[in-house]
Amino acid sequence: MKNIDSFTHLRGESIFVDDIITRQDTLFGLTFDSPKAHGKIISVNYAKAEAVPGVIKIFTYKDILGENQIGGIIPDEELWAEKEVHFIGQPIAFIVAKSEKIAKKAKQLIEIEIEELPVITTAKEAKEKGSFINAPRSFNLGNTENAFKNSDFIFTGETFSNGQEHLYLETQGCYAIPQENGNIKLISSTQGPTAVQKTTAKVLGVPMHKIEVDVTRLGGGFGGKEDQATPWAVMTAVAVQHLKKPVKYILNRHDDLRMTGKRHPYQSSFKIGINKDLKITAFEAEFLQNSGAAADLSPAIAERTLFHATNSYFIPNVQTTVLSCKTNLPPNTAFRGFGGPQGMFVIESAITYAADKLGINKKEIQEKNLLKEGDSFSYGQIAKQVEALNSWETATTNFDLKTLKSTVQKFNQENTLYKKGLSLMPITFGISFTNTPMNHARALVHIYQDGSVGVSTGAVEMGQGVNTKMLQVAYQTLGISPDKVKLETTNTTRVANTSPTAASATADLNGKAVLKACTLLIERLKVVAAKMLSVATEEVSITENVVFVNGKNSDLSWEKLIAEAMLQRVALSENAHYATPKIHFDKSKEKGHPFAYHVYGTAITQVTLDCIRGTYEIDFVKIAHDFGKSMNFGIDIGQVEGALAQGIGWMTMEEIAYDKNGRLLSNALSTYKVPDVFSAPKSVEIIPLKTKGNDMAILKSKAVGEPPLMYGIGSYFAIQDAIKQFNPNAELKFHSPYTPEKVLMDLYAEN
Ligand code: MTE
Ligand code: LUZ
Ligand code: MOS
Repeated sequence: MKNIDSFTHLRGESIFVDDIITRQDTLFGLTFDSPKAHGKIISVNYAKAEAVPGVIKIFTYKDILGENQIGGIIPDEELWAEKEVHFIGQPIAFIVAKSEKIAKKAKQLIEIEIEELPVITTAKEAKEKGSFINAPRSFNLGNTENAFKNSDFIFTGETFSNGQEHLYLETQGCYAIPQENGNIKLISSTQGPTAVQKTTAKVLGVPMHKIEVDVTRLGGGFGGKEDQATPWAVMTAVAVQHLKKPVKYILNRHDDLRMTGKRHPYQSSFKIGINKDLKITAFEAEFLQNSGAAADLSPAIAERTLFHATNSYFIPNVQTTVLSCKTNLPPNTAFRGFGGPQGMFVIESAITYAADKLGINKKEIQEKNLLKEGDSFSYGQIAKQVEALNSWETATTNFDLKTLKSTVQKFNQENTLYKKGLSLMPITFGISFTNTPMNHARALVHIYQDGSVGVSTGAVEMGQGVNTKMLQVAYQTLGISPDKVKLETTNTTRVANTSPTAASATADLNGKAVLKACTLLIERLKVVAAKMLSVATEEVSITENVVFVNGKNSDLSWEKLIAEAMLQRVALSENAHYATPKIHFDKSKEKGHPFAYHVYGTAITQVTLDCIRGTYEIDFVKIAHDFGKSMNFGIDIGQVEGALAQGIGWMTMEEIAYDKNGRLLSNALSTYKVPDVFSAPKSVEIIPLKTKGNDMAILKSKAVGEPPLMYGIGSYFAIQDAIKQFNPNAELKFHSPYTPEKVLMDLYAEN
């Protein structure tokens, strides 16, 4: 089934926040943000700005009737700064004017005096100065100290992976509309409608039922709108509360780049023990997460780094620690993979480094240590239905790694200025919010009296195709044709208390709720049909809008059945709740069974390196991926390709740069490059693994949103492999992104 959005997307008819037709009396908002990364606010003079004709009001913390607090996990973030500022781009005030142009003019006239304080921009500095968000977390398995004593080889090293800009096509924004009796409707570009509702209610000092959040779809989120869509929505809501007029605020790209957080940069160190038989005996790592100036989702992201620190490998002795380091950057936030990619980069670096020092092929170490059925992860979950080896063997056999290798070898013998490199990248990613209480969802299904159906869930469509999947679950379960089903907007008055659309688990959680609601409806309707046809309920089934008896079609249509059910006063609406069974986690022991299941896969990446220029092309990426039993292969392939490109971008060319004063240098698309059609792999081949599928996944179709991003890590190591072919003595460096500048330095580095 095609993505149900493809038709309107292609014609430019899909609706995003900025496409909504505004009320005539709509006002426009703009943030006045901190020009300094750290300091005390001595004074702010709004007089000149307020005097601009068309400026209605400039809001500050003084106008907040509830709490000036938007922190989710830790209450450490003000909506508008009161006494101090902690990063460039931190909101201080909100100008509301008759037009965006007027607001912009007024912004330039605000005068601020800040007494500057020392600025920290790196995690390392933060650690040295003891600047942390919260207490460190550690996962332990076995005993690394003893294991290292008995290891044949021990290697230590350091790695750095940089941040990443989400660059959703639709920037952050919200349109807030006053309703009667002080109620407010927010049309927000958010992955977390309930988060927006809850925080707005808190800041405004009103009950949650006064705030309705509605989301049609997002022009991309990628994690950047899990938490960070909230402040802009709250600001417009505060303005509506005071002015009783609609207020719209869409961030321009520059403001969005400057004021919002990104993927967390990580500075990490590792220690790996290996025996002569190439078994990894022990692994220790310390992850310094550059969290930015407030917690945001950093503690949860740090946690997922620990969950994925050993990637697809079984290591019997593990000791990993993560420190969320507080710096003067915008609070960093969720980004596809959620700390997992940062963890996996370190273990892959450690294995690469060890192989290099031992003078062997890294593949041998990877292969020897792949997870097997019944192995324990460091957090105590026992690996079940493991596809690590299956994906590895499928990739290496089906794509004929032997031939690929000999072709590369031949090329490298014949060429001196161009070198090819290869890498293998296995992935294992846990599905479920690591915070167990977040793993539940609801669905509301209405069958209208003409037989058409409306489905509401807590899922937010952001390009990943979740609405199409929900529609598939509904029509298949009801036994009707897809055109009879409509996916409604995501709205907090129809489906309440939702978890954000995140963790790749949206289709699983919401889909299981849709399945449950539709199953309840169909059971009820079968009773009606059986009566109408004078047969037993068990004999009845519904397929393609027709009632069947013992597998033979009757002349009772879906429409007639619904009309009769209506006459008989049978309830045609159902609301269902699904909570992932079996999962649990005990934070006091750092052990449990946090994931419903894992997603596996292996990617083979080949690059060609220009050894004079340091530039490279990705020849191909060949992937064996664990889809379970994909319910929509078109959408799922799109997710793998998109995530791969995003992962490659993070590892190779997307370079976030802040100066030492905390100013974003990569603040435009001229200085921040994302992969385009020329830097994407020349070919991407994806084969689905043959597996039994997993019952915890919706219709056995496994979550696919985030895991494939980590295939992109393979591009870093393929480039590094090519560098080694040119300069065998090069000391390996693990400092992503591998921009051509860094590649060139490493090509000619002397040991
Ligand atoms: N795909 C598109 N096109 N746009 C997005 O914003 N976000 C990704 C992924 N795929 C995203 C996307 C992220 S970060 C997540 S967590 C999942 O989609 C969320 O959706 P799911 O739970 O339905 O997979
Ligand atoms: N968000 C979250 C996530 O709150 N918890 C998670 O475990 C998670 N994982 C991936 C992406 N977003
Ligand atoms: Mo995705 S990082 O869970 O929004």
